[in-house]
Amino acid sequence: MPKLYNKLEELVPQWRKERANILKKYGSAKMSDVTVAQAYGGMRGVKGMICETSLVEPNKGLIIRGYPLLDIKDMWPEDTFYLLLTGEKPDKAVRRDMIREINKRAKVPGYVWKVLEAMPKNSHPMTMLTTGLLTMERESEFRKAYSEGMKKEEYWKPMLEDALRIIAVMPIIAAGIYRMRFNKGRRIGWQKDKDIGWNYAHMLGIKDPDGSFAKLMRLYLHFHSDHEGGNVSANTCHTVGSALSDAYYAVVAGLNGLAGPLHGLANQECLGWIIDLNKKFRGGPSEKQIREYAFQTLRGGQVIPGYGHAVLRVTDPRFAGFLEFGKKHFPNDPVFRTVARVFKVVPKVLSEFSEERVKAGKGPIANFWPNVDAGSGSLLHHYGLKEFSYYTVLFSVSRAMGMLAQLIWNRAVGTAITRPKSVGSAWVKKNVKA
Ligand code: NMX
Ligand code: MLT
Repeated sequence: MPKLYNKLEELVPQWRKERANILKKYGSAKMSDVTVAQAYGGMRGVKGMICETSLVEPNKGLIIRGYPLLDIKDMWPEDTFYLLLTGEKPDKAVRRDMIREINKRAKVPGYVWKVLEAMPKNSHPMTMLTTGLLTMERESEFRKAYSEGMKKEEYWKPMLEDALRIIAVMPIIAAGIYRMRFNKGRRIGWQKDKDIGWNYAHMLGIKDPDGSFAKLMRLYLHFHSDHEGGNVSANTCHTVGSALSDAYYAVVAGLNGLAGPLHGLANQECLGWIIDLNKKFRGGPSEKQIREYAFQTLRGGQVIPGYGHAVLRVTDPRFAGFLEFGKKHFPNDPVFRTVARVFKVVPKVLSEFSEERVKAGKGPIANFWPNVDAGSGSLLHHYGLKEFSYYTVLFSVSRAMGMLAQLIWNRAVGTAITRPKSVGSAWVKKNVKA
């Protein structure tokens, strides 16, 4: 049994007790109001769900179980998952145990590769990833146990087993897709007893003489793992999981949301924007040229990918952490340099454009600062991972951890099936006071 399992056996009764106490004490108290604008506007700011794994503070960014992200930036993905789920920072023995448990499950059935090989050659890597993972749904321990009559109190146990399996197979499927989709040659196998970050770097087949690409993979998988419960991928996974669909169904549903350009696909879009900028202005654009190019994008009715956020109102600490990595390892890389220069220019452009919008009768842009997607691609590009359409797959391998930790917690405490009430416009006009 993984140490994580033993820890959860100890924690789950406490979580249940706490939930019961909170409901008893605060159950009928109000925690949020909803305006008509919020109902039409993606429920922004409406507090309507519970998520314990992490919190996004508008002026601080991601806080995992009380730890601001940049204070724990040296964690490995194995540590991250343990922390997300238990709220405790793992020691070295726990890390070793997590690595051992992941290694035991790091096997992808042959039929997954056959399905992927049968897909059209120009399929998007995200479509391949979700197809590959969904193909494995037949392996779900949760679904098996449910159909055999498992009691509600036991739900979290096969959910944990499915989670560990998914965490172990995702980098293998993801790296296999990279090699297959971009003609990189044969698949490279998982190396026994190594950690997830190292193995993912190794299986992608990227040259890494000084080991810094493996370091980047650990950082990348840690940084993208979770962003509280309301973002599109986590929220979708939560909803699908609430119907007691197993983790394969629920995570794949969440990843389909991550594949949208306003969410995880922004990293692909963003690097494309930076590369176009570099192509247009040979030798790298000046600040003035970036400013003009940014206005051109905005006035063309498009968003500047990698900037803005639904919750954050400051520079995303994940962007800041990636910027620090780039400055340390390759400050003179031309693509990275443009990313750093864009950061100096675009917030002001967005602020000016926001004023223009307001004058034209539109709403303001709420946040002018870079999010996680503004910088991550330039780091991958530096190491030769230049196929932008692959970038959201890397995000997915990481985000699965947060979604899975949330699923386990929800099944452990018995979160109800999601079912908010919707109303039509006629109802609003009739029942809401102007
Ligand atoms: N460039 C241009 N316009 C923007 C931007 C931007 N970067 N950010 C917000 N706006 C616009 C937005 O499109 C909206 O316009 P309209 O009313 O005409 O539809 C208006 O400003 C108000 O939006 P906000 O309230 O500021 O932002 P919202 O919470 O609705 O959306 C994002 C948040 C992240 C979807 C939005 O900022 C955006 O589209 N950013 C660019 C795409 C991006 O980087 N997405 C990645 C987010 C992080 N992730 O990994 O998921
Ligand atoms: C995320 O990491 O999920 C994004 O920053 C989007 C969000 O939090 O809404």
